[in-house]
Amino acid sequence: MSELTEYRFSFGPWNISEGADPFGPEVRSPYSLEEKLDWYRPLGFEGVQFHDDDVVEGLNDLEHLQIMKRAREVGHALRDRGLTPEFVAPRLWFDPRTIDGGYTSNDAAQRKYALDRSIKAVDVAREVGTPNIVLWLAREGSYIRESKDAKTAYQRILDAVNLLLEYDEEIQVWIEPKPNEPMDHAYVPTIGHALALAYQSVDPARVSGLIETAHAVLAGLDPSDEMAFALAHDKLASVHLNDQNGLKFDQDKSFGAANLRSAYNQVRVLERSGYGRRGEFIGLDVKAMRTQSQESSTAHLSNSRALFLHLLDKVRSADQQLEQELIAARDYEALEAYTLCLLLGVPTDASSPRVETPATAVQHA
Ligand code: 3MF
Ligand code: MG
Repeated sequence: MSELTEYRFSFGPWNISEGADPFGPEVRSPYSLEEKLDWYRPLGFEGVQFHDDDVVEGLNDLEHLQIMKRAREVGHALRDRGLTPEFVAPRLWFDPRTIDGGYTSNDAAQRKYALDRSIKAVDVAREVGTPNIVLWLAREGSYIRESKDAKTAYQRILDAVNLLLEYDEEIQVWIEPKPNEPMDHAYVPTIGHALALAYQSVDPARVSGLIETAHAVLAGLDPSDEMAFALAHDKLASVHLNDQNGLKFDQDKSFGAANLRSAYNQVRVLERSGYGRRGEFIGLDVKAMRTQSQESSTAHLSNSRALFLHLLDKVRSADQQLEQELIAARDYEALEAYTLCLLLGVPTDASSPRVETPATAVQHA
């Protein structure tokens, strides 16, 4: 085995938030972008993920030169702090013109707005210093099935991806699938859908995927298997590690907070596939609980990163030969017991792994 991967971590400035939810307003005061950038290195992060308007606030109301000037300033602010821009994503879901979708709106003028705004995001990305464009297709879906022609919608999403690829031959497009929220159903719900679009595009080599844990769980799928699918196609460009407690609103919980074993398996598939060796980031998309004070509103970031590294230790210390022997013997109970003991940090008999009763257990008569 060659040298161990040194993982690099990233998150987006929206991950340091003020605690608003659909039922209540902000409970913490905002930090400026520059103040947030100051947090990155001390928290152990090197990569910065952006929406286009995280870089240039209010860009819809600015002229091209003003947009470029601000993007250049942010590029300098990154370099001054030793930070790398990982990607820029057009925020297509906020403007009144995208109420019923961006690329898939039924209104031609509104589709044009979405395409123009996406082109602006490419310009911002290039100026801030990254060729990577993320498409989270938030409102490309329907509230009711009859409201849009789904087949036409798929073609429109493909046309939009192609337009971006043709606008700038250097950019990479990373599609971040999500099955629902804000829409009832989204048109690109899984990585399989995203990669089908990639292969159909005018330049498949430049289209890949970004997988978010919570989005895979919301689709009823196993996040590590979703990652494995993309890795098998060499199309896992980035990840949004977080966690999700069942089928409800997108929670963006700290990594590992709802399902430690699933988190272990995500780290395991990334590590064993050599993810990160070409500089891919371990990206987070995590939300501070609304109950957090101002002072502790970045703890979810350092906790998630640290948890990844703890699980990485587990993955690296796992006895792969034993795992192979148990698989060959088809003793999956033993393999499961071995995995659980590894996660708990309790010893188990390597010749026949099982979960031992703890010595401290109260013995009932
Ligand atoms: C929504 C998301 C988004 C994307 C972001 C970058 C607000 O569920 O996950 O975060 O990650 O827009 O693509
Ligand atoms: Mg995300």
